[in-house]
Amino acid sequence: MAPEMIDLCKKAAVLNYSAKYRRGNIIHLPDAGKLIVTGDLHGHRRNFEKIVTFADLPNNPQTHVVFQEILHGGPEDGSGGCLSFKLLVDAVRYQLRFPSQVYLILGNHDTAVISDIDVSRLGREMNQAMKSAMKRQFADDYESAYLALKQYLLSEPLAVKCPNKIWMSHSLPADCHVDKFDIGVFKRQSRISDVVRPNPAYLLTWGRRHSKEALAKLARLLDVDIFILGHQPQETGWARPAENLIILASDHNHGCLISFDLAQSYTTDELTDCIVPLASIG
Ligand SMILES: [Mn+2]
Repeated sequence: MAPEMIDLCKKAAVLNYSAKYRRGNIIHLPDAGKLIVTGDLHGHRRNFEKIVTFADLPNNPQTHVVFQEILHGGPEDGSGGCLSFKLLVDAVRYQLRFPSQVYLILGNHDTAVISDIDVSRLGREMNQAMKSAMKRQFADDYESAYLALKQYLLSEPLAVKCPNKIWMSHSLPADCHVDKFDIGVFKRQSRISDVVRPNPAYLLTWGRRHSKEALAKLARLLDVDIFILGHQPQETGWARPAENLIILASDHNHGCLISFDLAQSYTTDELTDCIVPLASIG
């Protein structure tokens, strides 16, 4: 499996940097078709499959799908190692099959893999758990598989922006970092230093609990009306903690997605009407 994972990650990293709608670190979608936004997956294969079924990309060439935070969670090997890298490989395969319709954006767990730092989820350290599973799985090919994975994750765009001023990213910088946040990171590709604290891709993906004031400031700065984020766990699958913010989660039985028309304008109320529970998908 290792040579296949290496090959897929390398091809998809090249694709990420040359993606049709990518400018700098942002995917700028066209004003036609549909966008399906999903929340954190954390190894949840059944929900990934439901999203793929719902999107039906072979029959919908103008539909785009955004994924985030696929790693860390879900099935384990016999020694408690985290097997979520297998779901990431399947998502990368899906991306390569639909190169201008599928996007995986950078999440904070991805930054933890790239810079090899510990990151916990549900009280458990996940990065070592995934590395140990990859070592058992790949043996002598482990180093090159992990390197290919890191290079792929670094190539992920940071955000998706729609012509109707809806924005999605894994998170946004926390209040205390908003004033000094360097939006220059959106105009270029990420460097390894960007994903390390306290640099911009790190701050973007790790921030939580944004105030109304911070969201208003970021909305002006980025020319955005509504933010759709993941990162902050949502037991009911989604929340609307501020006028211009919807948070999604797709990593459990109450997970959701949002599906909306790129040619149409939305209020946040109208956008919450576009939320689809994954449990409703066959
Ligand atoms: Mn996260």
